[in-house]
Amino acid sequence: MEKNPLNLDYLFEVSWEVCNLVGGIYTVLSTKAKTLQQINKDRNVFIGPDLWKEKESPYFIEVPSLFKDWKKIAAKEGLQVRTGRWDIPGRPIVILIDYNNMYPCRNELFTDMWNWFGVDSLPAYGDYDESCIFAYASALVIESFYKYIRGENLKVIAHFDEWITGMGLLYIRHKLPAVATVFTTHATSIGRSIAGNNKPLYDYLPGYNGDQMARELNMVSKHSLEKHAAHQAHCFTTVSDITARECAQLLERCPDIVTPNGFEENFVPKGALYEEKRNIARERLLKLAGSLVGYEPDECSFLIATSGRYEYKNKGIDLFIEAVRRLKETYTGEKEIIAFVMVPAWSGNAREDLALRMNAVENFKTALPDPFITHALYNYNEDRVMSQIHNGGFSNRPEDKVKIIFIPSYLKGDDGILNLSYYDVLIGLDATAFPSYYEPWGYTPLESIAFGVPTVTTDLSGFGLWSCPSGACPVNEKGVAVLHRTDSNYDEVASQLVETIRDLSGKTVTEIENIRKLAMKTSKQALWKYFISYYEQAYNWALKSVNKTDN
Ligand code: 1S3
Repeated sequence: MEKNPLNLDYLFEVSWEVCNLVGGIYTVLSTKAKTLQQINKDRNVFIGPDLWKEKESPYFIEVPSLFKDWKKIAAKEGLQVRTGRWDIPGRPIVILIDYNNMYPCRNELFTDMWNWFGVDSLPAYGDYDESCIFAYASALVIESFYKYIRGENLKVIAHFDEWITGMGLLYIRHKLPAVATVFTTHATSIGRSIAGNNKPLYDYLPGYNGDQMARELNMVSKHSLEKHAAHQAHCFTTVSDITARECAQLLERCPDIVTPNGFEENFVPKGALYEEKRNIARERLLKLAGSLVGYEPDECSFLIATSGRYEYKNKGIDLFIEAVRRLKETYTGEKEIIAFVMVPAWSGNAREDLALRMNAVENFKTALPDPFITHALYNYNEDRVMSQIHNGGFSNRPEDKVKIIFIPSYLKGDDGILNLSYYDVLIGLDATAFPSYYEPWGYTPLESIAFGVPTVTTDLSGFGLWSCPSGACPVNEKGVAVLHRTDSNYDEVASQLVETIRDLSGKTVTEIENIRKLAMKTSKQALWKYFISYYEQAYNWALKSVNKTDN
């Protein structure tokens, strides 16, 4: 059979986020797929969880005839799989696994992992069991498929993302020594936890011991699994230099290759479609502000947002709201500024009063009772974003030049208020800000500039450092402003963010156009067609290393 440029028989990539939009890893895989398909054709197989019993995945197209003969064997082995294609550019092959029948194997699996590698699953809790069962089922699928294709000198790579899939890698390492394994971590679980628990991650990094911190922060099992997967992988990678330093210290293995995250141009509409989508997004966002506040916003209002997973301090959500608060106190500019916090929270339905207004033709002259939020929150009184908005003295009156709005729902096109996907909202913004404290890469700023929306981030994010290796950088150089952030300069960064927003909102149309072009240009340097070379290096490294150690 004719082989592909990487000369691989099969490349399996296992992740919880295959066909499952949860966070940044979904973006890595779904944007990388097209370029991988070009290189390996249908030798790439993504493996993910089949979580789609109630409702079909919007991302998965089932192809029952795919791998039909193997599936008969797999079924006899107790593997419940569906095969198909991921509905994204490149349309890669996907195997989804229903792993629920594997739970009875859990104790035996954890015992084996302890005996084979010393993984300590005893103090585990939360999502550990489900993650490991999924990872184990994925490894069984690879093992079954590998035995089915048989053959001399097969070149097969099994690539696992994040601690969640770590047991899959360890199982393959133990059972199939000729399969080359790659482990990519998109953060260290213990580093994230140190940062999220308000301990200074960076000043004391050389002094931290990962195992000891894991005990202190009650993270022993995840950390143990992640560390063993990192040590056992033929090739260990992470997404940025800053996280590579963290891995070296906290996992005690330096990544072999840094594999930065790229983007795929196909996600960004072009020409007239771009303009059309931008107009729709702006119209919806302005309609939202008008409906909540009871006024008619100027269509030239400056629309800025932050977004991402709800990691309040690590993602810099606190800093964003603080900067908007300070701006509100001091802003004297003409243009109105509307700031959006687009962070999925523990939310329920869209507000009925707001949804009614969003669907009505007329404008409204009275504010809704709570003019800050779009959806019901189950924990409204404890929610940190809402508390910060209330404590910050925001009022969202029509005459306020700076307003803030919290959209706590996933933006998948069916939120009941905007009814647009995240990218279809992003395209309408004038700027974004992601002043992260802990951010191994940070797709949100890269996505933003890919859509021509200037962004602000920090040099504690992998992307920030990639776009501006020297640290701080103003927005008019590359369309990305990078603020210097440390363990202890929150106040200074908030002030700089205020100045950057003030500066951007005061630019002329021509100046803004130039910055938008610069932003797009910068994003083009981060396309997968360039960054895939790091993965190629990783795959080659793994193949060489498997030959050295096992064959
Ligand atoms: C991680 O997702 P997160 O938001 O938990 O992986 C992303 C993809 O590599 C990365 O961009 C992000 O910084 C990490 O934090």
